[in-house]
Amino acid sequence: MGMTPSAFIAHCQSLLGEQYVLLDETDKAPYLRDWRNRYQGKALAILLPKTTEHVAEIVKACNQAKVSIVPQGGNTSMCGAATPNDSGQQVVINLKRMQSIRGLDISNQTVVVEAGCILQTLQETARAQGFLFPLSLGAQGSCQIGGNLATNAGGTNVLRYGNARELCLGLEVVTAQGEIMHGLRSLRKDNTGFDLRDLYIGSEGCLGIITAAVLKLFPLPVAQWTALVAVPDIPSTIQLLNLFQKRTAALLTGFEMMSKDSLDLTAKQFPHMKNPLANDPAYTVLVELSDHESEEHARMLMETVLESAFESGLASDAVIANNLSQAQSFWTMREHITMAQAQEGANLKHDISLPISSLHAFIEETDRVLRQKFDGVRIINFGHLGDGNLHYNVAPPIGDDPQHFNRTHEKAIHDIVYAHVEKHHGSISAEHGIGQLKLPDLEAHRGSIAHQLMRSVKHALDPNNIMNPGKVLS
Ligand code: FAD
Ligand code: 2HG
Ligand code: ZN
Repeated sequence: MGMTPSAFIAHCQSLLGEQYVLLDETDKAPYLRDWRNRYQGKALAILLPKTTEHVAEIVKACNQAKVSIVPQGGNTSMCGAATPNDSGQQVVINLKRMQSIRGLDISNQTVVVEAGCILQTLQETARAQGFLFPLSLGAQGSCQIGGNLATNAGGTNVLRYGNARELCLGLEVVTAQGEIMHGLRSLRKDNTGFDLRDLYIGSEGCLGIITAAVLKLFPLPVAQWTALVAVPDIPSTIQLLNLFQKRTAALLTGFEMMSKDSLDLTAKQFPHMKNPLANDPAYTVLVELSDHESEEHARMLMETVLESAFESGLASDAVIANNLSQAQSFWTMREHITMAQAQEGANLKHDISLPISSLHAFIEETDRVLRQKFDGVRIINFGHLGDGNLHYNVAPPIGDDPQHFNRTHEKAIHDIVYAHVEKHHGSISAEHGIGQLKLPDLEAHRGSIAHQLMRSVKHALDPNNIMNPGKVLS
């Protein structure tokens, strides 16, 4: 049976309480614009459920009223995935009121957490209990666990602990038809048919709404040493990575690469975040070792590996953080590259991954073509080199209007970058997802069979196309 829009709103108000159905344009505004300021949407209402049952009831009502849904977490998407379209006919369901940590199982080393829990809150709760929840990224103060799982977020610890997918054992999901899938199983082995959990992880709100998850915890390391290392070029950076991998194995928990241009930009926008390494190295690598033995053991390892790196000419300088606050300042500098770029003006982002062995050729070839075609173009190159994820961002020449430059050249620049990604067997989206930004590029880069299978899955799980239409699949 159908439901008119006004009956739908009245139903949501009686279910959630009037204050949790936002209708006023000023109240709705923060939920309608994406973090990068690229997309502006409209919405019938913003709905703020408190329980899984609320979410299920709302989704059922949406099916009856033919209102499509944009699930939303912390709204930190880099590709417009959580922004509604401009029809004003969609609802945003933001999970921020569903933030409780339902339980922590010490012997099983797992935690059950609701989707709206802020990532940093979970990290801190785990730490207070002597555990590490290793997912770590620049937006951790505002992104939510549901958003992290829906995007299969990556971040800085992937080389040791994997993406969000690897950290999740079970999910509670409200399906596109409003049923509750009770999948909060905390098992490390579970081969009972198709893995539905893995379908919902990374589905960007297009298949259902994640309401809770069982996540893995790890013992807290007893010591962490962080260093900044000056490296002359990309091949040396990769050899340095391999050296650390060989000598420190699972102790290596961070290996972030930052080009000179990316750190110059950070220092320009945030003058107190200057690279402490002298002589502005071409590349600065942030290395982190986490040890379960002792402070001395980790420090000794860091020093001996760095000495080998100096002897073989892979590195010319390094500074090891002497205390927690210095280590944090290294990470803050790294995490502020994105903010520095945002303050400098709109840029064209390419969140790509490549086999580590192809990184050098990719950068050399793509830089050359872009610089030939777009004189003075700035390439802001940094990323999670330890797992092959490069943030290959392109900004207009100094003095050019970013909006005009991007409007005129965006497609050509994306095409050049993605053609090189394809040539080197990489991925056009390593960790940020597809959203609406990369929708046109997906088919070309996943191949038609894979794309068709994704459409079949979408149709089977969301026959009314109610979940986040216009994202991932057109
Ligand atoms: P949102 O932006 O609100 O939503 C993202 C997608 O998930 C949308 O498609 C939305 O519909 C869907 N969604 C949200 N919640 C749910 C739910 N409960 N159920 C179903 N679908 C849902 N990403 C990385 O991977 N690594 C990084 O290092 C990284 N660094 C970042 C740094 C900054 C400064 C910023 C702004 C972003 C960064 N990101 C990074 C991107 C972003 O933070 C992540 O993608 C994050 O996982 C999104 O979480 P969110 O809660 O903000 O989700
Ligand atoms: C990071 O690694 C984020 O800092 C953002 O993934 C990357 O701004 C970007 O392109
Ligand atoms: Zn990243």
